[in-house]
Amino acid sequence: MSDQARRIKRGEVRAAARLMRDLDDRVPGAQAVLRELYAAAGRAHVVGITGPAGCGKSTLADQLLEAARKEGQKVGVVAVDPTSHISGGAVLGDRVRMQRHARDPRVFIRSLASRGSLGGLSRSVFDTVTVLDSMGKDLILVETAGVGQDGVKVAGAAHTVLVVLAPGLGDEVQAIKAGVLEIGDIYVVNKGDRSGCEPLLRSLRWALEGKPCEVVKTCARTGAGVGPLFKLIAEHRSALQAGAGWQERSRGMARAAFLERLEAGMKETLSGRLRREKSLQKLQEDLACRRTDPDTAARRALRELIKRGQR
Ligand SMILES: Nc1nc2c(ncn2[C@@H]2O[C@H](COP(=O)(O)OP(=O)(O)OP(=O)(O)O)[C@@H](O)[C@H]2O)c(=O)[nH]1
Ligand SMILES: [Mg+2]
Repeated sequence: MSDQARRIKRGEVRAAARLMRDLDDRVPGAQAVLRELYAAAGRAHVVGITGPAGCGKSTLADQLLEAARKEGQKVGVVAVDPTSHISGGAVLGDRVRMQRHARDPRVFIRSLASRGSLGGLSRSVFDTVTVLDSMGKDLILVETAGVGQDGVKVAGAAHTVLVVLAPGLGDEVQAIKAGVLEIGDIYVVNKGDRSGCEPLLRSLRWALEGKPCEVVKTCARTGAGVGPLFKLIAEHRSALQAGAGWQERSRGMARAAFLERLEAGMKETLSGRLRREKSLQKLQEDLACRRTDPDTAARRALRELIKRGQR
C-alpha cells in the first residue's frame, strides 16, 4: 500500500485533502490511490441531505455534526454549495456556516462548487465519500440541492436519505416535481419557528401515507427537534444493519458511482469517434442535408459503433 493511502487510512487530514485535490485535477496516480482505499472502505454511515435552496440543509448539517461529535463520532461532510453558482467563489459559504467545527481534527468538511462542473460533480462527491470513509469516519453527511436530477441522484446514493423542506418556499410542488417524495427515508420540515409548518407537515404526511418513512419538524437555527432527528437517523442505520438493507443500499451506492463513470466514459468515447471516424462524419453530413433523419442516423451510428467496438 502506498504511503499516501496509509496516511489517509490513519485519518491524516492533509493527506486526504491532497488526494481530493489531485482527484479533482485528474493528477495521474490519484485514481490509483483511491483504488487502494476503495477495497477497505464501506464502513461509514452515508447520509444524504437534499431539499430546495435555502431550506436550511447546511444549518441542519451543522447541528447534526454537533450531535454526532457529542457522541464521539468522527464525521465527514461533503457539501455541494449552489451559492457559489450565484456569487462566484462563495465556496466558503458552507464552511463558514459550519465553522465552529472547522478546527476539530475529527471533523472534515469539504465544499464543492456546483458551478461549471456539469456531470463531474457527482463524480467528485462519490470520490470524496470514499476518501472520508477510508479515513475512518463513522458518519458522512452529503448535502446537495434537491431541485434537479443531479441532486436527487447524488443524495439518493446514500444509506439514509433526508429530504428537507421549509414553509414558504413553495416546496410542496417543487418536491413532487423533483421526485423527492420517492427517495426520502426521513422528511424534515425545517424552520419550525416560522408559520406555515403545520400545513406543510399535514400535506407531507398525507402525500407520504403508507410509505416507510418518518416525518419530523426541526428548527435548525435553535437546534429544536435535532435530537429526535439524530436518533431517527441512528435508528435507520440499525434497522438497515439488522436486515439486508445495509447491503442493498451499499450496492446501490456503488452502482450509482459506477454508472456515473460509465456514462461519462461512453460520452467521451462517443464524441471522440464522431469526430474522427469517416463513416460517422458522412452520416452527419447526410443528416445536415436531410438525406437522413436523426433517428435513422442514430440507429445506424449505434450499429456501427457496437460492431466495431467488438473487434
Ligand atoms: N428561521 C429559521 N431560519 C433558518 C433555519 N434554518 C436555517 N435558517 C436560515 O435559512 C437560511 C438558509 O440556510 P442554509 O442552511 O444555508 O440553507 P441551505 O438549504 O443549505 O441552502 P443552500 O445550500 O443554499 O441550498 C440561512 O439564513 C439560515 O440561517 C430555521 O430553523 N429557522
Ligand atoms: Mg447549503
